[in-house]
Amino acid sequence: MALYLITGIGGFIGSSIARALLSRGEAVRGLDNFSTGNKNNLAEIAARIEVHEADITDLDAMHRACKGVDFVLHQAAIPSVPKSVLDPLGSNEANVDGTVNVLVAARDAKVKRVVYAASSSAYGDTPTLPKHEGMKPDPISPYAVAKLASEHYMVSFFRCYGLETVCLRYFNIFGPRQDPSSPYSGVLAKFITQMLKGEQPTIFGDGEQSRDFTYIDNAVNANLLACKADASKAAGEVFNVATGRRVTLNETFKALQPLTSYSGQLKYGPARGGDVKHSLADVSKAEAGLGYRPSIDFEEGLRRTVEWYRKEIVADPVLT
Ligand code: UD2
Repeated sequence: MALYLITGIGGFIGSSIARALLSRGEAVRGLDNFSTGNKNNLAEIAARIEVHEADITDLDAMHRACKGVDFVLHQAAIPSVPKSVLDPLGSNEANVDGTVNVLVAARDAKVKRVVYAASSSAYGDTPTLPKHEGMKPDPISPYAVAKLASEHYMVSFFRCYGLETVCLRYFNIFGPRQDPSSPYSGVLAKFITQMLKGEQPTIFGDGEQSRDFTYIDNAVNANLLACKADASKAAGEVFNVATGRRVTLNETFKALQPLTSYSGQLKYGPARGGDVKHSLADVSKAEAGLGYRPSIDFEEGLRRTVEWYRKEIVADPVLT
């Protein structure tokens, strides 16, 4: 049994990784300041995990959290393009300073490996599709810059201190427990809950922007693989985590109509600053280096996610 520290354990990705690790008999410690994470996401596993309520920018707290840890899965972040456009300092503090603290504490505690939740936003609007890891990054938003800076810190800690790091560039992860309630929430969490409640969703722009929407189980699996992958293939490396297929927002809305029984229309609003137009991944490097293969496709992921939110809304109609 190994001890895993998950930063951002209260988030939908962090809590999903925690459940997967527990089901494999591993020990889990989590750290979260619960600013965007939610204790409800941990309700059914609370008795089986140790949670440190602290901020990743608190180095002493990070040192305490890393004590005796084998693997760190660094998921904590302020994960929003528009929020970073409004507050670049806040984004930088959480998404860059926080990461450096995690790395320093992991290095000092002689952690075996740190796996990092990087972002597809690093690629920016470069016209070549699909995006592969050999391409020169071209981040647009402060969020994308911060996530890319943290990737560089990960690689630097491998090169300078020999701390094994693996960066997973997540492509628009979605699934159960993703918070739909903030204006900065991921588009699928918002659209699904809005449409289930008969509310009109808004597309920012013409809806022809596309994303490689990736179901949560694929991201969880990538994290588990990244911990165990051969260091010669994975340490100090960056990998796309996606499905290798893109859908537009207009197509996504159409796919959600029958699943949510929504018969209304959608609205179009102004395009969002800092937005990328098209995003699609080449996942061959993750396949070769980690043994990663997306197991749940977009349609199946949508079905599972809609069913989860449907039950939540029945149980708690004020969920927004
Ligand atoms: C970026 C990253 C993603 C992850 C995420 C964290 C890209 C391509 N992806 O996601 O990997 O790091 O940041 O937050 O950079 N939209 C609407 N209506 C809404 C909400 C959103 O039309 O009510 C649009 C939005 O303008 C964008 C698309 O939906 O074109 C996806 O937005 P998002 O916030 O779900 O994710 P995105 O692509 O910024």
